[in-house]
Amino acid sequence: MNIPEIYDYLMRARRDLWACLEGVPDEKLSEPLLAGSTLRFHCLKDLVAHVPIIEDSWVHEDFLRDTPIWEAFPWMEALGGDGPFYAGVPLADLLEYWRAVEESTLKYLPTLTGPELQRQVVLGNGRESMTLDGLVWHVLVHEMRHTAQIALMLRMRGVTPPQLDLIAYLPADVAQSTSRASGQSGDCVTNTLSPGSKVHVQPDAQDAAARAGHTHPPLHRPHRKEKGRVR
Ligand code: NI
Repeated sequence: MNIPEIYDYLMRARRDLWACLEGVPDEKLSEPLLAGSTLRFHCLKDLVAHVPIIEDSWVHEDFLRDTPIWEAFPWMEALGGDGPFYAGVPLADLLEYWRAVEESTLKYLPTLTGPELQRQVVLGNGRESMTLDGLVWHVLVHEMRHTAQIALMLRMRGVTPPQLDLIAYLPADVAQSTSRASGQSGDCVTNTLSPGSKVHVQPDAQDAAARAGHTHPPLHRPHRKEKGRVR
């Protein structure tokens, strides 16, 4: 898979996550589950804001060096950017910003040609640089990490999140899956591909997803946007 294909997966997973969030009472999205800690985020809405803020920041402040999308959203500027500021913001406003960031990124991705991806991007500290390719992958994986946190926080409040693993969005071979699934009673997991289109993950795929869900990398390195570079 490549960057546009993974971004397409993220967009489809976002829509399933957004649909789930839109069905959650506002007080659960604003509840300070993490308050009292030293963490930067206190509620689900803080994380819902954080994911597109980071994508916006990297793409516009670091890669393109132009104007971030958030500057078109005065309420974001007023709140102070990335952090525990979003409990009182309607979910619809946060998703409107996220959709605007997504629309911008979709226009940007076709510019990521081979030579461009090898360009060195100077980081905010001015002392280091990394290849654009690696940093774009950081942005993609960053969303996966945080949406997993959002899913966990939803479960902590009694809400069943959608299955967001990549395998739930891969095209399934219906003929092979049907033969494998015969005699089994597992439920299908349904994820939205696009409006009006569905893919069903058969029991064997669910088994693979379950196995994948228990495979974690041995190391967790802090990502650079948590070092206070976002405004
Ligand atoms: Ni983060």
